[in-house]
Amino acid sequence: MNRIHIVSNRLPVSINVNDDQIELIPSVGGLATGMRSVYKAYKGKWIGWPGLPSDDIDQKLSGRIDQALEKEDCVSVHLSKKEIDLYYDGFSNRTIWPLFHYFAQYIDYDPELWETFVHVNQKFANKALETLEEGDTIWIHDYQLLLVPEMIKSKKPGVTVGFFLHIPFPSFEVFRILPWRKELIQGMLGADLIGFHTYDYQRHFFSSVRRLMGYDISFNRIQIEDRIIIVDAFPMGIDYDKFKNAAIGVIQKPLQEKSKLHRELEKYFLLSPDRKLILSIDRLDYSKGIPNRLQAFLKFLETYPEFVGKVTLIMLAVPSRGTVEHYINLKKEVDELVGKVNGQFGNINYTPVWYFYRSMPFENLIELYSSCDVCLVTPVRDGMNLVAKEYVASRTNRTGVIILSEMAGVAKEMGEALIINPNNIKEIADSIKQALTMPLDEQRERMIFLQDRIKRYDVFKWSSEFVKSLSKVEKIQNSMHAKRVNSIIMEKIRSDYQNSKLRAIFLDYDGTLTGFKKNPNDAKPNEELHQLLYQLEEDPRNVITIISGRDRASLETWFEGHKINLIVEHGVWSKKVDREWKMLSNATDTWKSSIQPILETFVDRTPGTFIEEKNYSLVWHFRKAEPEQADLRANELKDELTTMIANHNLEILEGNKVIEVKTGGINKGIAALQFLKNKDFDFVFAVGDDWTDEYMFKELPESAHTIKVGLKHTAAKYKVESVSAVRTFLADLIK
Ligand code: GDG
Repeated sequence: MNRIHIVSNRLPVSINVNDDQIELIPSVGGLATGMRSVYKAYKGKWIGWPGLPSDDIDQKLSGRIDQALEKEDCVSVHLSKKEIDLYYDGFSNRTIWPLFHYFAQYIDYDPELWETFVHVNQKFANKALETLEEGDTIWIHDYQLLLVPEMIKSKKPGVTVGFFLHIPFPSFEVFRILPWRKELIQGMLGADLIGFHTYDYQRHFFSSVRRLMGYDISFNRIQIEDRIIIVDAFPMGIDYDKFKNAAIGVIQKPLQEKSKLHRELEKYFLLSPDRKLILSIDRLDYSKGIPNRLQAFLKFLETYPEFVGKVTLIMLAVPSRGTVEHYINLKKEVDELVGKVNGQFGNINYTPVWYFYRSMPFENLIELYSSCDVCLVTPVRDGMNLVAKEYVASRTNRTGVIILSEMAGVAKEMGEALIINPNNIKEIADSIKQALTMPLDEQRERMIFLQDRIKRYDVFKWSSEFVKSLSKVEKIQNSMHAKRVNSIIMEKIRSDYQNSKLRAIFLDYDGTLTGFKKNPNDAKPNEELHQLLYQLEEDPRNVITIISGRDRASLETWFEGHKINLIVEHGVWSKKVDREWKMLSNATDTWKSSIQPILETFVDRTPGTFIEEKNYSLVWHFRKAEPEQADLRANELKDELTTMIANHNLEILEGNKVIEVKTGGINKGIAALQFLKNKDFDFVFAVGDDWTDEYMFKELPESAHTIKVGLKHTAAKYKVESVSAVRTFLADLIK
């Protein structure tokens, strides 16, 4: 793999300018740690904003700051105060953040914010494009840069682009609220790999892609023309050993070296051995459920008065986005609630809530993690929540209980925590009681599982898994392009064609010779296609066969007057030029009366779908239905048919927006082989677009030239991208 670069809103360093002296302070956050290991190992650059508005930097210093950053392999994106205000505080934090955290009532829909967001994303993309070379890989982070993947891909398609979203991706019903929803999705789809913390966010994203863009999704892949985009869940981890070792260090420190906070914590326990501490740590953000937490603690003290005087909640709220109105209101609400609890239950010797509205040094954080009996994590929405993982890593004696909101991504990985609904105040209050009285053995049993899991999937594993997937998707994209018919492949096929004496040419119809129509009866050949086929037929060495899943009637009418054989219903019937229809196998259709009623119930339940009846098959068409519902129903139908298939010797074929139930033992591959029998063909050619054509590609002799229409995975030797490319190919072949 070539170089890997990182792009994020903030560079992993802060700048301190003191008397003309420039100091770079490396960030110690989890993301910086994980990503540093990646871009250093792959000799890339980190592109981002250095944290100082460009209007605050003396022009004379600006060049020197950039040079200092370059030494750290950092490339700075210069942003003015106004840009930060409208792009970062604005569209990122006042529009996307509330939208993605389901706070629709807080969303700011100001078009000026959107315009600056586009403009600043372009600035990031331009900086990245200056750095990138074709063949490089770039990993873009988070909601501030949702448009950057597409901005890079459209300019440098040979770059492999990864994108990771650190916050939730909301359900379609919420996402659709935004006027610029399509633009955001399009921006993200510039990436080759898109990562989320959980499968739920992935599923929501798929739903928006399907509904807004109509692209095909199968398993975790989105197919857009000649590109595959892989979407997957990568639950972010922490630097486990750093927390564990720091916790060991804190415990082993001699008394005189202990911090003031640590000594106070120890003093608290000395007053009475059955005293307990509950910890809560977050940025002061409305998504973190801080008021709920305080209400639940109040409820707990009211419901279980025996704990009054014995339990203290330590609440660290780190100031965040303090200029935004909703954050100012939240701060007021939290201040008042803390006052309420302390006013109601406090006394000279007892303060129920110790409230710190500031950030603390890392060492203090560890002291809190290792001293508190319970960690209370109650966000109403949270992409992951690393605090819960850090608490687990810091519990060196393997005790401690986590109370965890089911709305945090981390809840998916922490089944051993006490899982709560953050809006259920009584449930949280009861869980606090349960946590405080949980026997040590049970605490250890739960903690051992948690620690094993969090240790295994740490931040380094997380980033290396993402990088591994990036290299996998790079290989897939390359292989997709490798099979495409180019001038060299064309020359080879044409030369084989010209040097042959008898040629078998198998042509699928819908999706190959002509495009799909909503109504299958509208797909009759146009004049251009007729002319092309007439030219092909002129050469007596060409034996042309249209091989289709359609029934006999339409193809027979449409190709009257042509010197073309027909194979229809996937091989049940065949008709040679100027001969009668012949059945290729002893097919029966007695099964239809059992299957028809099942299909009918699916038509009734799925508006826009219909049944087509052929001689030896029944087809359920769902092209006109609402895509997501139809996909769901299609899976249900397959499920329901499974038991019937064996009983009646049937087969299910999944075509393009159709499910076809047909008599078993017949397919296009077997039918094509029968046609080749007893004749000395020295040139065999087949072209088709869907799953049913794969039988042909597999069954035909190794020397056959087989072509898939579309760029999906195939057994065919080559690919072309569209119906018009098939027509151009055939025209070139006979030139
Ligand atoms: C976003 C998503 C997702 C907190 N106070 C202090 C301090 N911290 C550190 C913690 C932890 C980090 O800040 C907070 O991380 P979270 O994950 O809990 O939350 P967000 O900041 O909202 O992060 C979130 C995350 O991105 C990663 O993808 O999990 O869902 O919202 O590491 O330790 N650190 C220090 N002093 C403090 O006072 N030193």
